[in-house]
Amino acid sequence: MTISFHPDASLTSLVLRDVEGVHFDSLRVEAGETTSPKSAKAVYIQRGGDIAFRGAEIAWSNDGDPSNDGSGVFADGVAGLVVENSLIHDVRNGIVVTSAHDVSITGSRVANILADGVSVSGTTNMLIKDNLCIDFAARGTSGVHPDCIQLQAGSRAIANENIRIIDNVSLKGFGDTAQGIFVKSKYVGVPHRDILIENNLIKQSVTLGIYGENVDGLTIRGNRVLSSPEADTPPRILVRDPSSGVVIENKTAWRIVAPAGATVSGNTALED
Ligand SMILES: [Ca+2]
Repeated sequence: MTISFHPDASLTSLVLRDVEGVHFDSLRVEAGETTSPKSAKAVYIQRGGDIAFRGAEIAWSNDGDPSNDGSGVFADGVAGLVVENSLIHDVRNGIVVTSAHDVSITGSRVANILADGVSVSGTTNMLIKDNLCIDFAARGTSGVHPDCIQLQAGSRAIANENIRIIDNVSLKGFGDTAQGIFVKSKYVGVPHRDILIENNLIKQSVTLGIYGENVDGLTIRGNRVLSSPEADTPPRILVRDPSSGVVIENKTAWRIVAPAGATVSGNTALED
C-alpha cells in the first residue's frame, strides 16, 4: 500500500507498530517543540517491515533552539526500511535504526542536528548512501558529541553487520563542528563485522573524520577527509584495536593512524 500526501497536509507525529508493507510518498511531519527531547520521536516505527518513506520532510521546531527537538525517524526491530530523497531537520538525532535488517537510507539530507545524523545499532544489511549531514548544534550542547554517521552496539550490546556507507557528505555548513563517520562497539567480544566506508567526503574541523574501533572486517576506501578553513584540529582517519581485517586505501586525509596488521596503501596524507 502506498499513501501519498497532499502538499498542504502534515502530521504532528507518526507511529507504526507491527505494520507491514506501507510506503509513504511526500510525508510531512511537523512535530513542533518537545519538553522530552531524549525520548520524543517524530516518526516511530516499532517492529513490522517493508516500510518506505520517499520525499518526506520530517522536522521538529525550526526556532534556532536545538534543545527542544526530538529524533526524526526512530526504527526499532524493523524488517525492511527505506528512507529515500527525504529532508530531516531540526532534530536531536536524524535517523536512529536499532535491531533492524535490510535498511536503505539514501539521497537524504539531515540538517540542524543536535546529536547524530544517522545512528545505527544491532542491525544487519544496511546501505547508507548519498546522504548529507550539515549544520550541527554547538558541540557539547546537552552533553552530546555529534557525528554524521555513527555505528554503535547500543544498550542491547548488539553490533552491526554488513553495513555499507558510501558517497555521503558531512559538512560544517553554518553550524558547529562534528565528527564524520564513527564506528565503535564498546563491548568486548562484540565487534561490528563487514563495514565498508567508501567515497565519502568529510569536511570538518574536529579530530575524528573517520574512526573505527572493535571492528572485524573494515574497509575504508577512496574517502576524502578534509579540514574546514577555520580548523585548528584537522580531521584524520583513526582505527584502533581491537580490530581485524582492516584495509585503508586510496584515501586523502590529514593523517591516517591504523593498527598493526592493517593494509594501508595508496593514501594521500595532507600533513603539513
Ligand atoms: Ca528547535
